[in-house]
Amino acid sequence: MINTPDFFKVSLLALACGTSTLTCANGLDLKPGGTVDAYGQAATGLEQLAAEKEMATKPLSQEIPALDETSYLMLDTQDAAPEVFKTLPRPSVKVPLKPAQERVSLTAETAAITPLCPTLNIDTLYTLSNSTAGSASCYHFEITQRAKTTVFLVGQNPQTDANLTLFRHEAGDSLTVMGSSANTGNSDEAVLALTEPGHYYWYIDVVAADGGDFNFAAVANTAIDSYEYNDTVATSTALPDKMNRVSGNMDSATDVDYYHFTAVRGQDTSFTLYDSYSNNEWQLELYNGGWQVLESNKTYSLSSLQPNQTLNIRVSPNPAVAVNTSHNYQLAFGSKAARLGDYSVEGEGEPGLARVPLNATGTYLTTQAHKNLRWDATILDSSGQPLEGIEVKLRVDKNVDDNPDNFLHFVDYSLVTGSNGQVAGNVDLGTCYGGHTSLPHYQYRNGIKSWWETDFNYGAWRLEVPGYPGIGVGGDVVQYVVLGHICKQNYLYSE
Ligand SMILES: [Ca+2]
Ligand SMILES: [Ca+2]
Ligand SMILES: [Ca+2]
Ligand SMILES: [Ca+2]
Repeated sequence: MINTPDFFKVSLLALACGTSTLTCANGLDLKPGGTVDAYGQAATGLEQLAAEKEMATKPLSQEIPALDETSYLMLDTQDAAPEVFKTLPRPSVKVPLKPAQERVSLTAETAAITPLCPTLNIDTLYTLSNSTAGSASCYHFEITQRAKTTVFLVGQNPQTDANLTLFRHEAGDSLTVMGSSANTGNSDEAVLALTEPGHYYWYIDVVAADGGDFNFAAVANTAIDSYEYNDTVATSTALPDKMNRVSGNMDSATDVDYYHFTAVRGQDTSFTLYDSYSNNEWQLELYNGGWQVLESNKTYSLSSLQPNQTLNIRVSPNPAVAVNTSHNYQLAFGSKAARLGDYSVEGEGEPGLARVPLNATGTYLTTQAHKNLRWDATILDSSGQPLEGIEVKLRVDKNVDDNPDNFLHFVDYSLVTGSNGQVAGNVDLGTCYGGHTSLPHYQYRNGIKSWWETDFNYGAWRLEVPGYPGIGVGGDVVQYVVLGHICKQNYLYSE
């Protein structure tokens, strides 16, 4: 953002000086710029127009570094140019033009500023008439909900040349230029901006005029996800050094969501676009010397990356499927889980519990727990660094004898690794009545050898990392670890 030119600040201050906002700016850059009316007939096409203007404001090309050729995924590319525009219900457009002083209500979300120019509505096409060369017009609008807003100026006669700047009125009464559009001749003008709740101005600068009407509007798209604005490579969302989980949507047919991830240590990286609707409504692409189209619901892995190599992907609407802004895709993108670090699954330290030894039960109770099973695990990336953002699942069947068939029936406990790469949880096993009783076993405590008998159930557990079948505890050969759910220990005698 750049600072407001002083002339505009002076102009706006001058605007606030009297009861008639359009006549108190004499002698300054902002002069009466004609009369404005809501323009109802074109209202149905307003969103199409905004979409076209948004398309027109997109940078045509961006420079990004090519990826290392050794990391290429061998996939076909295809062109993705969204063509479908959603229609907008006809807005009601009978809005009287109010001087700034009459404006009284502000929502709680926006700062209590006094608009410096007459207030108009968003999502309404206005007509500006009788403007003259060298004049400028300023109108205020309010955004009450975070939006991607297209501000545009269209319909100039061949002899007319107006330019458009979008300003934001900051809380401290300063002004910020959000963008400007100054095409030559009567070409349309458009500015696309991410507009947080607040107060904004159209500033229309008339270079040449024949007095003919032209139109302007601000169309606010509030169906945006929290990662907007990221419609270009230059504004791509940077994802930090972990496995990232993103939930985003297509807010319009012109939306594109760019994301990039830097493999700081050259660690293996993966990404998956999860489409739970099966409408094939999104297109996933990787920048691979060109944009390559990939499939949803598949995990792509990249290895042999250079340290600090950046991977760029983008999600855009499938042009063949109508955009549904209420559908979110889920994107996983970042360091790939490489292996399990330290882990433990054990009974919580329960005083008085005597461990059942190897020969006291038919099958050794590798893990023994009375009421609580405490578990933790650390996931590492391929560089050995603890990895945040990976789901780890402990699966527990605390009693294999109550199963109606011969299969294990696990209850799953899922956690996602924190910034230390670790999950740590506790499973409440509850109390039980033992289906099995151990042989007598002893334990030394305070120099006294005491004999016990243990009632228990046979159970089992596995540790899995969803999406990574090779990582965890319990594989294809040894499928689980035996759990002894200790129900009761009977004291027999001491020696
Ligand atoms: Ca122009
Ligand atoms: Ca989006
Ligand atoms: Ca976007
Ligand atoms: Ca069971």
